Amino acid sequence: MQPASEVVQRAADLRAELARHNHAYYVLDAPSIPDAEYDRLFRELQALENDFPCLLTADSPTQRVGAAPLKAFPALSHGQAMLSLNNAFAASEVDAFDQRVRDGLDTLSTVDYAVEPKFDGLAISLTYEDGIFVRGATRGDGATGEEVTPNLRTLRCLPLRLQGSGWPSRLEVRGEVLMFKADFERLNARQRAQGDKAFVNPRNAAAGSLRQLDSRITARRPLSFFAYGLGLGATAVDVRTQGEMLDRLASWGFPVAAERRVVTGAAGLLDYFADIAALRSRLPYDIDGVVYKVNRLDWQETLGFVSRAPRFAIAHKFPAEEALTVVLGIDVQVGRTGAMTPVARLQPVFVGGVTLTNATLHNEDEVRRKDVRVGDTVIVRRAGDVIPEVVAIVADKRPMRDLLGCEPVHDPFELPKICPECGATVTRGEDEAIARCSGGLFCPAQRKQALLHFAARRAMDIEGLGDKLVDQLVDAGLVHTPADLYALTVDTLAGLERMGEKSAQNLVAAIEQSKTTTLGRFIFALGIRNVGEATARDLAKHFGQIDALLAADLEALQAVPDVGPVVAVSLRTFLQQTHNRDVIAALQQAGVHWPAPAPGAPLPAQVLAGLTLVLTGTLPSLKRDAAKAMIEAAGGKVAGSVSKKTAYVVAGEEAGSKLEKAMELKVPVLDEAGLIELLQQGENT
Ligand code: 5U1
Repeated sequence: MQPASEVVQRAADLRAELARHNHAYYVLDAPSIPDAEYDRLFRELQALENDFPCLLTADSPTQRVGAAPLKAFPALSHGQAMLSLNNAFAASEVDAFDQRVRDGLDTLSTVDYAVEPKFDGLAISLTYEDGIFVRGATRGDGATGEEVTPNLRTLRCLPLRLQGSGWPSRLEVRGEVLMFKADFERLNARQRAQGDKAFVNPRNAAAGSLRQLDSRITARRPLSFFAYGLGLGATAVDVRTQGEMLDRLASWGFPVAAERRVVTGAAGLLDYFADIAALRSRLPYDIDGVVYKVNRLDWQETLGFVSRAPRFAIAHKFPAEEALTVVLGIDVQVGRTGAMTPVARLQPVFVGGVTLTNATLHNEDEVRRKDVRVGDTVIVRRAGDVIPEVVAIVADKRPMRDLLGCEPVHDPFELPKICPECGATVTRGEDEAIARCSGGLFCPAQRKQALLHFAARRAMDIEGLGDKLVDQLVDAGLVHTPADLYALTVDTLAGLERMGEKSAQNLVAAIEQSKTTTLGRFIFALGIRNVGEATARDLAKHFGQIDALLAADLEALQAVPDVGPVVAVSLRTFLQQTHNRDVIAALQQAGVHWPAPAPGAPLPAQVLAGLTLVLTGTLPSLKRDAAKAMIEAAGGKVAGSVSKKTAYVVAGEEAGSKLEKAMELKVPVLDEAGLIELLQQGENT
């Protein structure tokens, strides 16, 4: 039964009224009606939506309660990359930043900066289409994040429909999800009362709450959000400065920092830093510094970016937090590239919101310089996400054999001459600070780290292949190289400790699924020294196929943006070694593949040029970002919602409303095989 027009109107009025009260309560901190009255209006809207499901809209306040659990978070590509910020710790670094900005702008006059606190939360991108919140994702690697739309929808302070006007039809809003200190305390009290584990700090609580597959759990967690910028669509917003942009975001209904200001020159930046440092403990949320951005947007554009960070902005971080504790032992960890890192095992100590039990000692020169020994009392430091480190020892607390204090109980630390994991000799290049195990992939520690890196989410993304399992696979001699993973069977795996039949089946399925990947992920997964995710992507884009990369000499490698002599030598050294080339060949032999132009083809076939496709549900073998990469390589675009302009909807298992919408609009629907067939038409042309 269709609702009468008055009912449709009443539902719309209720939605608007509830959204207004929500904004007043959660964003402006100025409640506009009593709770009981809010509840009454809410229930009235719920009742109307129950009676007439067609009245239910994506921006309805009733949709903030969470939805059915997901199996996994789909990958979502950001319309515009999410950048990271370079850091400054000292005043001199802030002066240098201001100088670089003025040099870049070729100006002698002082520059205005928009400044605000640096929220200690999780960066998020929110997409609005025609003013309605349609999806949101975590930062991920900056290019692709995890889609957490149902979870974000539960945040009461986040507008589901933009207020006011002046937004482009598609807009990405960037900001940070966090938990207020008071909310964190209340949540932890509740967790303890229920016998659940308490969270370590507000940041962890926010991250854990947002990354729930069951958004009904997120809905019960008191998450907040602050907007600080725009992604896609930014240029279509009629504002000239960062300050105006923040005001505009506030006018659309977003919470923005009340402590934001516009200041002039380096002196203004440092004054602001001092003001916020003094205010820090009284702020209702955790911050780890302040952010400075050139205020004029046209100047931001002139300054541009270097690598993945803007030249027009910098984070000025508060000094790291420090504490005293005792060194119980010094272990040596062998990393993926054989690097031997001395690590201090500590008496547990709470610092910067977490309990530390280990801290890095970086390398043998550093241990010697600081003369850290077992039994020493040391200052440990933790700064944000940086690995905690031992800063210095407290010399007069060193345990001594004699009362005169001449003979320490423990000897100076010596890095072992042979690898404790494989017995190979430890070598150290003349100009190198790092000593390395020379065992290569024969060293089980390196092999384990290499396998973990290969399987990591941002590499081949093999879910379920964690460190305990890798330990077992390597120790039992079942896996020597990443290629051996593809020969594992359910029977072999099911025989391992803590591995049931079902987990073994899931792992084999995850390994199978990882066979379809992108060239960038594959290159990154190889774990070549100095080749991070961004460089791997650049290499993939530049060379297009693995054979071209394998054949590239140093000069050809350095033609890739951001590849300098050090990275080029790392690549060449790795790719020339026969055993590495054998592993690459064996992986391809095992079925690992990625969308690539046919050998000799000058360009990828543009069979989908100008077409927009929508992906929905879980495809049998292709991961969402692999499917997206294939579509984009063929010239197509992937959109998040279905409209009359959608050329095809590619639907997998558990496809939902997008599939229904495709049927309604008579948009052709393909399954995975159909998509591949379509792409192959291009390859044949
Ligand atoms: N407050 C604030 N945090 N934050 C983080 N602003 C801000 N801006 C950022 C980031 C990564 O990036 C823009 C400069 C793009």
